[in-house]
Amino acid sequence: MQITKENFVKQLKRVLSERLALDLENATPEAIYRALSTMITDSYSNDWRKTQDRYHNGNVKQVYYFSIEFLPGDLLKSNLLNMGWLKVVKEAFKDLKIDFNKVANVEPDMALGNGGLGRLAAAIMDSMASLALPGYGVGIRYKYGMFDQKFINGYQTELPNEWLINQNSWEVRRESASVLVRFGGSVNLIKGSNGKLVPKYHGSRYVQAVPYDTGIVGYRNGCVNTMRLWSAEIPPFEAVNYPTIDSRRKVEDLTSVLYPDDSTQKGRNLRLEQEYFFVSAGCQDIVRDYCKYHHDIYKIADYVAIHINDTHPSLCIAEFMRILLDDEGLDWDSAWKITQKVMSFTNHTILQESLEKWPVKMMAEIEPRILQIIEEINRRFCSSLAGKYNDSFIQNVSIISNGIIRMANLAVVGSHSINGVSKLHTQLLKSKVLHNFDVIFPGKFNNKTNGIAIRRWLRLANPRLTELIDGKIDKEWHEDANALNKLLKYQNDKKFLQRVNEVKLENKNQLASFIKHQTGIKVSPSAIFDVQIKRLHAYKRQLLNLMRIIKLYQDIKENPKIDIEPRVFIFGAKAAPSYHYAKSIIKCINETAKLINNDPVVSRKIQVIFLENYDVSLAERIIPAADVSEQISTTTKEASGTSNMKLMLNGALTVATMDGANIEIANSVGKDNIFTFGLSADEVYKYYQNHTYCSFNYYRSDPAIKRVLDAFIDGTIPNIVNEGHEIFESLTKYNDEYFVLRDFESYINIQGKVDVAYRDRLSWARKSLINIANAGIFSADRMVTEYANDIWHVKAVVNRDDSHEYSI
Ligand code: 26Q
Repeated sequence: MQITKENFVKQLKRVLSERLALDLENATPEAIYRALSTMITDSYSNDWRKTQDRYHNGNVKQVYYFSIEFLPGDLLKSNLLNMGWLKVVKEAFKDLKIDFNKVANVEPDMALGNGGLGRLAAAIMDSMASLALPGYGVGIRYKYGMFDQKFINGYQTELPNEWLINQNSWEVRRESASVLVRFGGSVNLIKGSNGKLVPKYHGSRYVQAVPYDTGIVGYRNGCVNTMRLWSAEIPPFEAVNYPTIDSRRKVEDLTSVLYPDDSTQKGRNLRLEQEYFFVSAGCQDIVRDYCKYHHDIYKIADYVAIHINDTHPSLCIAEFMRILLDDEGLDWDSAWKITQKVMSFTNHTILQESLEKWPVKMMAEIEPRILQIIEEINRRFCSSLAGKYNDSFIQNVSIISNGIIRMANLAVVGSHSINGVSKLHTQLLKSKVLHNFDVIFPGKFNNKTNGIAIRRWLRLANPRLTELIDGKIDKEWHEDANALNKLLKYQNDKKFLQRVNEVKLENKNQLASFIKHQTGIKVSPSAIFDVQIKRLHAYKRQLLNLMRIIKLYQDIKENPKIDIEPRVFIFGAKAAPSYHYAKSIIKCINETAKLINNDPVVSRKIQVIFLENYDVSLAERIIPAADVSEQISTTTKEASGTSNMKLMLNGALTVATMDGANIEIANSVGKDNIFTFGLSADEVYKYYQNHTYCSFNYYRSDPAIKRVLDAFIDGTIPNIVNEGHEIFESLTKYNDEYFVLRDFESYINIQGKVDVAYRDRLSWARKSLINIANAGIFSADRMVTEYANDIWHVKAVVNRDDSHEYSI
């Protein structure tokens, strides 16, 4: 039956009564959430099965997106939107006097990711389904997701994220599809009866990988894809091998927690075990499924594409080889050709310290056969280069060097496509970080600029702006975000621009009441809302922002009548628990905030709000209310960035270094509609080459800088004795690795221009509109279409029944 308000309410009452033994009057938001999610899964289950049947029976190529992180946020709202139910449900709730947001907020974010990379994987899932591409997500079902952040005394503390405690409505446990993953022991190769070498294992142990499937509903197309997350359990028949509580706990630990990205990858056994665990389970599952429907293993590359999201799943290359060689009996050359054809790889970082490296010894302990295969891949690769290149060139590209496995090198050698995530990033991969590989494999490198889930970040997060847009242009942009550029026609329509400003103000009012509720602080909605939301990392330079705030504080103290636009600085950021420096910056921001917010004079001009526990849900609250988007990483360090895209889509103007995707944003909106500043990529590399940067000179010769830095150590900001010194020294004694002092002046200058621009509110609204209208190219649908056409070579499998409705 097609959904209507009436039959929805009837059904809701029925589910509440029959499944939860409640009537509507007594139902809490929790119960209503539970009933609603049941109605949703009941409705799409049939389409889920049919979609999977279509893929199998259609004899089509399928893509498996391996990612150690998926960060979808909440699924209730996006499922309702994609099924076409959202409007009816919202209206029905209104009639019933149920607060829809209260019900939606019952759902804990599914936060199985740190930040950009995990969120990108989730956006790719949504777009694959919305484009009806046969796509699967493969990952880990962490019992605890990204930690919950609390500030105590201005310090970050981490609490376990118990997202599964009230059970997860969206997942289906499929125990019968479990596979076994082998760990440890030793291996010998023995000549088998047919003359082939077969591995003989001694002392290995097995872990059972149990899949949990989540349906990924496409946007109004009847397509429901699968995200399959693996959980580690003790295999029933192996119980005797796990006699102690300790040994049993070790198995459970395997998929217990998500590792936080602290960018200094000290050897951590468990992390590498996690990587091999989900890679092995996923690859075995793929080959098993392929063999169920096809006979010729030599043709698997025509039907299977595996995508490696950063190096974390790069063991896919060795594991796929192992399966083809040992389980399927292929010879090395055939197996290698197939593997390379199947695999493709995305790199997300050029920070040296973030490139994954694992000791050979650790790999030997985790899975000795996998190490053997990596060694053989490397031996053949290096010998293919001998004679063509000199020794140091070969050393540079070797997968193993000095007892260390370089995962990026493995991923590059084993894949047919390597892509960066913005134009600049790809260019730097080719010219610097992985340059020798570009020489060896010309044409393997390509760019796929990141995109975002436009429907989530505009239609779900910003209903007011959506309504305004839908009142002006047709709804084509709901499916093709490029159609947002139809808004450009109205850039001189004064009335419309005023409406743009009004919508922003309403959103700011809403955020202001949330801030009041969370922090007790009343912020002024007429001030500029200046937003920096992203992981806390030195290269992202929250510190540069903080230094500007301190300068403003000092300027206002000196001259309380100073003529500046009032601003509310809003931060959201988690630091990795072991990232000491990042945590010190959090403490300093919090103490500066306290100082400023409690100063009756200064707080009339500026306020500082650091919201706790930044996650997808909080992002959905902040972004629609932002006037200014801070994208101020040290040029060359941010591979792409994606909050920059979300903020522009919601009409914030960007203050940016020419880094990552900021460059492409600048190109799309034009230089009058963005505020760029700071070192260029060439200038940064020149400093590296010539070693001519001396941060202390800036401290010594620029009085404004001196005054700001001294505030960290002279008691101006209270309660930061240790943290203040740590930061002071990093910028002076340790030569300011991220050029904060070098870019300070130009940052201050550009912020002055922001102030001036904001005074002309109509012109500001025009710039804002131009940003919204040009955000379409940053859609994940565009990005995924490029991956599908250029890398995976997969095609849409369309549902014949075009006007698909999810019945109730
Ligand atoms: C690795 C080993 C051990 C423990 C943790 C990790 C680890 C975990 C997460 C390493 C890196 C990450 C996450 C990286 C990330 O989010 N990168 C961002 O990816 C975005 C999507 O492409 C880009 O927009 C950002 O520029 C990039 O920083």
